[in-house]
Amino acid sequence: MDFTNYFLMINEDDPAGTEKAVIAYTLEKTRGMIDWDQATMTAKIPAEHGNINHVCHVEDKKGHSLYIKQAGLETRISKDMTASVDRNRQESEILQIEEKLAPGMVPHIYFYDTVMHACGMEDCSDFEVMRDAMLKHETFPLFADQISTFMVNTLLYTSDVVMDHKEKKELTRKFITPDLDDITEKLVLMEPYLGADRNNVYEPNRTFVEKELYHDDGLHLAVAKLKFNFMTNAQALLHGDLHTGSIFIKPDAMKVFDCEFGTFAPIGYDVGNIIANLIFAYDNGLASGDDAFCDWCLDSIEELTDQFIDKYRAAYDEAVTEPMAKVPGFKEYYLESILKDTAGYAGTELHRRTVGMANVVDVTSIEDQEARLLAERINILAGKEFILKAENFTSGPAFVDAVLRAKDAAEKTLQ
Ligand code: SR1
Ligand code: MG
Repeated sequence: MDFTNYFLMINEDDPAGTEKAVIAYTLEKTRGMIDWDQATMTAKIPAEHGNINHVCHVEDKKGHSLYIKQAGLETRISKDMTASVDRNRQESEILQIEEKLAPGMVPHIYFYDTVMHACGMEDCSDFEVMRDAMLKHETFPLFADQISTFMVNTLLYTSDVVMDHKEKKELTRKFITPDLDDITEKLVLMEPYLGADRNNVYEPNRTFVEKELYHDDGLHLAVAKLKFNFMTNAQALLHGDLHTGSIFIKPDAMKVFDCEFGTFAPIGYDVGNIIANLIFAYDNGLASGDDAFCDWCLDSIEELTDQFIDKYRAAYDEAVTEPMAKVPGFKEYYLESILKDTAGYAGTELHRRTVGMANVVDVTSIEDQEARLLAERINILAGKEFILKAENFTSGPAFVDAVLRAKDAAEKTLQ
């Protein structure tokens, strides 16, 4: 088989053709690296899949395995939505950087290939995708500690306060991702507010959505500021799509994957995304009356925020290299702006996953209409407080209190 010209080798409509191509490709690309038992090799497309790329799980009966991930010319979610296939290189290189900064917290990349726009990635099938696990209301007591470490290590250490400025600017050039940024700038930072035909609004909630999101000028101004901050503040190398569907987890370990949206942007975008996605899990727990799970979600929000703050302060003192960043007061000034952004982007993630094109199953799987309305209104109202009063969110408990306030307010709208 010839892999010197690009073609989409992972095709969900042709599992047999996919298997043949992916096995041949894997053997070629991992020659001298993995001693495959060819007679027992299989290559299967997993049922779970993201919105953008194509994935295939390769294994043999002698314990060897990996994932092949390939970028298609179209995104999986929509034939009309395209993104440069170079995203596969970018994702691979970002994972390699993150592996150095947060060892063991991302899948290892065996190789990447800029012809087929594919990479070979460590098999994490002994983990679960965190969103799926949380849909079963599984809890992960180590998560707050793990994710706060991951974020401080990957974000603070790729910012100008730590990295050599010239090196950072070179990296910024390498990870300019116009197509993927464009998706975020539209899907997250515009369409949930201005309305778009491709928004997915739950019909029984439409009037509420129109009033609270489409017709609130103060909110629009605050989101416009967040959008321009995202577009122009190349603060650190982000994961760029740090939601619970981008995390593999098991009781004693966590690995962050799927960083094709990685870009230089405000640190708070990643931190805010994590907080918002734990609120979606909370919504789901609430809908089925699982108090213990809801408490774990809220505790995790509080702990990961506070641990992020503590670890940021400690790492800053240890790692800062920029002389002007050592000026007394700058460390706290920088942290304040990160936390303000965290609140703002937690708000935009809450809104876009509730009314935008890409919803989350934590909410859409709630069958009871009243429970789904409650979940959506919590997201909308908490998101608004995060965005409109962003400077108030300086600690973990502040985020939790806002969720509980939003719950009370949302319940009142349904009485
Ligand atoms: C067009 S893709 C829709 C969403 O899925 C990805 O995971 C990103 O979150 C993107 O915004
Ligand atoms: Mg993804």
